[in-house]
Amino acid sequence: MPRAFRALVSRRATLGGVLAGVLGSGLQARAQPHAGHGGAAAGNRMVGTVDYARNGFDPSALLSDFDWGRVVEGPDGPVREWVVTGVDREIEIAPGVTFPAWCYDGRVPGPSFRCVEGERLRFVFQNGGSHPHSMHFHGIHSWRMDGVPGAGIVAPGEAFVYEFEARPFGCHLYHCHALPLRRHIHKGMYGAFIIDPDPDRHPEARAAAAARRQGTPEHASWQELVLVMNGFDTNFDDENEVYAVNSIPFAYVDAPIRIERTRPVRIYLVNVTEFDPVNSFHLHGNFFDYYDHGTTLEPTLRRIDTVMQCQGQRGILELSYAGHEPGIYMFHAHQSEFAELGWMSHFEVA
Ligand SMILES: [Cu+2]
Repeated sequence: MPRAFRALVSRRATLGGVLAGVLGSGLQARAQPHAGHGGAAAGNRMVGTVDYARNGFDPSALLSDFDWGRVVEGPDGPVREWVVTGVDREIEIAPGVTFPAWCYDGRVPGPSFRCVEGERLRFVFQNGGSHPHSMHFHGIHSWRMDGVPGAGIVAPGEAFVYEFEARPFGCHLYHCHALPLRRHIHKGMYGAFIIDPDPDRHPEARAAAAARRQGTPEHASWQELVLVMNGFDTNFDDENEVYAVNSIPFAYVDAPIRIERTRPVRIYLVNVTEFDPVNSFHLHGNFFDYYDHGTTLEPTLRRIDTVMQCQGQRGILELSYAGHEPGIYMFHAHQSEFAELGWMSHFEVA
C-alpha cells in the first residue's frame, strides 16, 4: 500500500485531521477566500491543489462537457456512436492523495453521454484495463446488451458493442457491472447518461420537452450542470475517506460555479456513492423542483431544498436565482460528515 494511503486516518476524523495526516509533507496552507461550511476556515478545508492537468480532467469543465458522440449512417438508418476505452489510471483526488482508479476514457466520472429519445445508440467499448469490465446502462434494452456477467463483460484487450434505442428520456447513469460490483464501481467506472426528450413525441407538453432538448431555442437560456456524487475509499477499509461531486473534494469552493441570475439552472444529479446507503443535495437560500430519474416532464417534487438519493438514483433539479442578491450560495450534502469530507460546493450568483 502506498505510503500516502497508510498515513490516512479514520474517516471519522475531521478533514483537517485527515489532511494533516495525509499531507504532512510541507505543503503550505493557502488563503481561504471562502470559509468552509460552519465557518471553520482552514480546519474544514484542504491545503494545496490538485493537479488537474496531470489528471487530464478539470472539474469545472466536467460540469457541462456533454458527449454527443457522432452520428454514422448504418444499413437501418442513422446511429449515434461512441468509442469508449476502459483504462487503469492513477488520479489525484485530493492534494497529494492519489487513487488507483479504473475508469472510462481516463476520467472519473466518465464522459456525460447525451442523446435524444428514440435514437439508435452504439457504444463500442474497448477494454484497455487490467481487469474485465463492462458498460451497464440504466435504460430500456435487451438482456444481451446489459453489460452484466454473461452479456457483455469484456476481457482485457477485447471489445464489445452495445446497441440499443435511447429510452426512456431522463437522467440516467452507466457503470461497470463486472464482479465484484462494489469494487468496480468505487474504483471509478461510472458516469451520467442523459436522454433528452424528443419534443415531437410529447405534443401535450411540447414546451417542457423542448426546454430539455439541447439545441432548441427553448433550451438556449438554460445553464446546465452535471453533478455526480461520489466518494473514494483511499485506504481500502470499505469506507469513504473523501466525498465530492465530480470527484475532487471542495473543487467548486475553490472555483465556484458561476450562475447568471437571468437564466434558469438545470442540474443532472447522479448518486454513485459506494459504501454509504444514501447521499443528498441541499441548496442554500433557494428551493428547486425535482424530477426523479428525469423521466417525467412534470416535477415529482416541488419547491424543496433537499433531496436524498440512494446509490444509482438520480434526478433533475430546476431552479432560478432571479431576484436573488448576487453572491456566494452554498450547496452540499446534508450529511454533515460528507460535507466536511469534501462534498461542499458554491454557486457564485452574478
Ligand atoms: Cu469494471
